[in-house]
Amino acid sequence: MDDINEKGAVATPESDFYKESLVLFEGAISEILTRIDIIRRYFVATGRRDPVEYCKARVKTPQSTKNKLVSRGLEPTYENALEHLNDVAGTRVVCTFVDDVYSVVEMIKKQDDLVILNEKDYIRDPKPNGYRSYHMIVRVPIHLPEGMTYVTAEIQLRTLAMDCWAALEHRIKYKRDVPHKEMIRDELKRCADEIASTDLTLKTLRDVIDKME
Ligand code: 0O2
Repeated sequence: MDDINEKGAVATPESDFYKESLVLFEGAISEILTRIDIIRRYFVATGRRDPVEYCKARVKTPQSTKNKLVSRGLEPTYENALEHLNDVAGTRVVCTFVDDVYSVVEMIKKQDDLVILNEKDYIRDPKPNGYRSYHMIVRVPIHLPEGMTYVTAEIQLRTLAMDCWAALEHRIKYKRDVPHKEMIRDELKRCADEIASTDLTLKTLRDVIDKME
């Protein structure tokens, strides 16, 4: 049977660790997802191509949050998570083509009630392992009974191919005893570069086909 906390709600590891802030993180995620969904539906309603394939979102698991804090030399506490981590609430926007990533970034930036705290373009400047994605740290307005507050969240934007690569790489990223790790890393780096080149070719082909139509 589920644990029930003193307020009558079902207790989960997330609600135990993040306490009432869990509602804020979930609120920030649903706010971002709703904004992206409206943009997508408006594209379709106006006869344009939807630039987004799908979105994913998650509140970082307490264990992953604690690991990240410890790796930064901080106590794995709720207070440190709120103060030092920007990606407890995380949303991922997976786009069809590489230029779609940049157009969605521009549309997000036009939403002037979102405060952009930081942006990192790992598509233009990939990480040494080949990781590519566009990262935005935003402050999302959330309306509570007491009034408006801002919640910090991360938005990652990437292409389908980049998403496939990152999911695979993530599976070995934090593992210690991976046989042939060096070889796998080298192959992943090679794949990342091929994916980047294929993403560009696909975009060029799309432009050619668009012109024909
Ligand atoms: P999870 O499980 O995805 O939540 P910073 O280093 O803070 O200055 P950066 O790179 O924006 O800048 O932040 P960070 O904290 O290194 O990475 C944030 C998230 O981006 C990661 O979350 C991953 O989701 C993704 N990411 C960053 N680098 C890589 C990478 O090399 N490979 C993969 N697969 N994903 C990456 P977490 O905390 O790793 O975990």
